[in-house]
Amino acid sequence: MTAVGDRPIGFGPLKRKEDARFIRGKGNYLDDIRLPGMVHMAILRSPFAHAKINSIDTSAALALPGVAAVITAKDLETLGLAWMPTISYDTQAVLAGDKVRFQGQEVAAVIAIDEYIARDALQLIDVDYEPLPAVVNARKALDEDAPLIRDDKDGQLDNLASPTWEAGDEESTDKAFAEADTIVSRDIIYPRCHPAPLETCGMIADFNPETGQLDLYNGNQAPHAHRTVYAHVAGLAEHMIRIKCNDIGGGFGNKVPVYPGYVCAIAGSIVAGVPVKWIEDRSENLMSTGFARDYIMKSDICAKDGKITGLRVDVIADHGAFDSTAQPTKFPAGFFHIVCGSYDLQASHVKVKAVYTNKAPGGVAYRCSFRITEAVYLVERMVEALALEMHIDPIDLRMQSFIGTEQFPYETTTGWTYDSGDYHKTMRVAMDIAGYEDLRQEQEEKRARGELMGIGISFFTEGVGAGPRKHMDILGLAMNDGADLRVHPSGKAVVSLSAQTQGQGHETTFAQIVAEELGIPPEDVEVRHGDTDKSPYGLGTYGSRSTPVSGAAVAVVSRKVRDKARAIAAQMLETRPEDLAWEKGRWYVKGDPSVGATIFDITERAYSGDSLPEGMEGGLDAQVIYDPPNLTYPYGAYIAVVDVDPETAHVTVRRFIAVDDCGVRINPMIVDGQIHGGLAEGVGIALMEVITFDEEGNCLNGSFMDYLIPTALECPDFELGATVTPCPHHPLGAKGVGESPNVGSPPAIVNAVIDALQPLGVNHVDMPCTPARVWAAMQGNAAPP
Ligand code: MCN
Ligand code: CUM
Repeated sequence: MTAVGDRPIGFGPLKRKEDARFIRGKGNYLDDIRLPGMVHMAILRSPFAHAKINSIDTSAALALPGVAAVITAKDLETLGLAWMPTISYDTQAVLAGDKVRFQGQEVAAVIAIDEYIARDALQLIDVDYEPLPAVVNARKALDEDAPLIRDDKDGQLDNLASPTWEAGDEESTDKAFAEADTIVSRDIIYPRCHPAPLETCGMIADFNPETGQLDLYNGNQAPHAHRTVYAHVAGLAEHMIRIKCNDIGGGFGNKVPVYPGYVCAIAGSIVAGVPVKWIEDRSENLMSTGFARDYIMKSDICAKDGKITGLRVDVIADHGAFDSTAQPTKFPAGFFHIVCGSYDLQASHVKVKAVYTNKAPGGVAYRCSFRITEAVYLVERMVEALALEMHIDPIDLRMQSFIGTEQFPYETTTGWTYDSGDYHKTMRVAMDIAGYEDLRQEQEEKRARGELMGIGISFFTEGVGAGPRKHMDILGLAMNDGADLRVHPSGKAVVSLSAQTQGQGHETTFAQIVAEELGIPPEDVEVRHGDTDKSPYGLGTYGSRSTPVSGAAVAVVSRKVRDKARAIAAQMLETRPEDLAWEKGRWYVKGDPSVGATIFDITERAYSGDSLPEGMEGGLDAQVIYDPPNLTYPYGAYIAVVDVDPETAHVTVRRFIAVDDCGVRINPMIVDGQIHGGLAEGVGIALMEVITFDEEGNCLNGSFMDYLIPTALECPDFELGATVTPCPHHPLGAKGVGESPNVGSPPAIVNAVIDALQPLGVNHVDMPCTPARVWAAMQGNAAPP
């Protein structure tokens, strides 16, 4: 095992255990599973964004040979399943009954002996739609004469999805602005984009009518929470439901929500008594599952004496037709109010209101840390705009405004308590890697030649690891996670977790935590997750919470085992536990290090017929539920260098420097991999990814022909650096990192584009910075959609 500093075992760039299986094509994804007697389901979706349903005639579809059943809202009503709760305490139609509210909404489900017949039968369902005016622009949805979308909700008279939510303090913010010497205002949109995992969403539901047991195969980021939802919805006891995830081909937040297709597959299997498989295609995934962002933001930022002092933000959040955003209950705009960023502000004030539109529901996905992506984008664009207005270097403005190292723990003006950081140092490391002074010099020379080169900065702070039970829950469930560790007589161990990997390498890193804490080699530690029957309860993987919460749980459970091992070792060595000291894998006598017992000797003893300390049970196991005392606050300094072609307005990201501080790194290679992936996503979001709609609500990006995702060709060789500021409250000193690169990179790239366009006087371009939009901005025109 590679040594890292003074760490001979455990942490370090260990190659991923799971990759042996993946690179041999031996992964076990949802579509690889074929159960005996399994039938297939396909979903009929609405062609209209808003329409009344007068009637649905399923007779021709039912008559097609091979079709077993056609399910509509009427059938679900008899089961009490026509509507389902969302994770944001809204309700969502499982199948549309009275009317459709977005293009792609689920209208009927066909169950047939194979997927081809199921799909063919969809064409035979005759739905009589009466089109209604649609509204896809969130601002227009608030107009008095806007069509009412949620007429199903008692007392709902407008398209507001929730009352205005506020954070910070309005009065002191007004004061900061009154005292400021520079003020800048901007309207900034973070457009709708999509996580688009390689493997789309789907489920196999297998209900056994004899035993009443419901087995669900479903790649899912929060299997335990989903099981609780299904137990409520279906009226089954939780122990009669088992969710198995197997391998997951990417989640990126897309596999957090409960989708209507899942409920239909479950209903289908309960009614048919055979396993029902449903897997959506690419268009269905892009058009109907959890999107990301769609925040329309208005902001003012101010400075006094060269330092940022205040921030004012007013947001319209577009939720689509149903609010099924995933975020802790008490935070209707997620953690967006971390928008005060990495700066020691005098005051800030944030307002968010949410609206319904005739667009697909969902939201908060795509490596977002519960809206921190939007927050970081906004504040980092605003800081850049302020620096331009003040004619000072954007790094200088940041350096003068950062929260100082000595100020941690630091309470922000919107109520977060940042745990630790040295922002100045991390910024300087990024400047060194970039050769910042030289880059500015190069830019000056190029400008003189009429070339458009831009340098963009972003410095982000995230809050990840939701979260402390005193502060947050989802659907009333505390955001805690369990870990169960069993060391077997052979000295090999199994650690079971409530978090679930979708590609982040948990089978490796969680084994490394046990290795680090107990001294059992990581290859001897089996990580078990994604099966609700074989893992402790917990809320799963999203919001980069696995390391902060489950990682801590695994560290604590390992230490519990270590404590038990100490008592056994004391008996074996005929001394007292307090006279023993630990070195990796071994308890030894403090005064005589040559006398000790390894974890293997101790395990053998724990299971042997020999005596154990008075009152101690045999074996070497422990269980914990971890309640994090605070979020962890990773941060980073990113610098993007772009070239804009003056003839075609094409943007090339020539260099990208990313210095992340996620505290102690368990596996630096996996962390770098996470950062590479997230930066590639940032390039995509900044330059090409967007889900748009025409006036009638037709989705214009329902395939990879129209929804462009980045490839290696659009990405530079990412230049990474690291600083390590341990998290003071995490048992390993670690902070989450999975979402950081996606959160931090779009503003760096857009800031670089704006910087490149300075000679043309362009001060704003909304994402994605496609050639058409950048060209329009270069001509001084409004951007095309
Ligand atoms: N890690 C580490 N040291 C740290 C922090 C993290 O070694 N200080 C390692 C972890 O052990 C883990 C990985 O890095 O193997 C990511 O850890 P963490 O930051 O805790 O994030 P999660 O495991 O909770 O992953 C969730 C995060 C989110 S929310 C999205 S969205 C996302 C992402 O991770 N989806 C992904 N990265 C993804 N990567 C892949 N391949 N596929 C996805 O679907
Ligand atoms: Cu916000 S996407 Mo991730 O939290 O699964």
